[in-house]
Amino acid sequence: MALKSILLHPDPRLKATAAPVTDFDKTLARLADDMLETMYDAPGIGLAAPQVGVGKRLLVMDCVKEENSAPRPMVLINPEVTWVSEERNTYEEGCLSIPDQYAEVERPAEVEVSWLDLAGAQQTERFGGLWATCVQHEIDHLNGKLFIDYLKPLKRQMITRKMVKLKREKARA
Ligand code: K1U
Ligand code: ZN
Repeated sequence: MALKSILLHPDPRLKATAAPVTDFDKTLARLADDMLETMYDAPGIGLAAPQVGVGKRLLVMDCVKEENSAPRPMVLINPEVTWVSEERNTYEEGCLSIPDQYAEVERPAEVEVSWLDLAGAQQTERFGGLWATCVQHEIDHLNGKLFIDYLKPLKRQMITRKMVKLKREKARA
């Protein structure tokens, strides 16, 4: 397994729509393993393939919070939201591609998602709580959308300016 570099906003690869996965091979399984390792190392609770520069519809997540509970690493390929609740939930979101910036985002409180697993078998599950927030945040990444796209333009511009500065400083270091 290997750690992948996480792209930082602004980057055109984070604004592109990812392509469906067609090949369920060893390369895909290796990418999923690397993404899980990268997510746990960050640390984060989710990661989408475009964030590591791969324009494919693949995401990983593990929102188990309790220290004594077993981890639940999930790999979702070509995920589709098939149902959303009327009830909505607000969560202060962060993003590994926009480090140290957080903002409240309102989304459906529960969602049903269908996806393919690494063997190409269809799976369906209803998610609530942090899992629902996270899976929607990650599917947005597959559609070139970031959590800051839900914010008012001024706040979004402020965060983007901070990120441009951070990237310039990182490039100089
Ligand atoms: O997609 C990403 O950039 C990962 C992101 C997922 C996410 C966070 C919050 C709400 C929705 C989606 C993160 O994992 S940011 C880091 C984070 O939230 C976290 C890190 C350590 C422990 C717990 C949470
Ligand atoms: Zn993110």
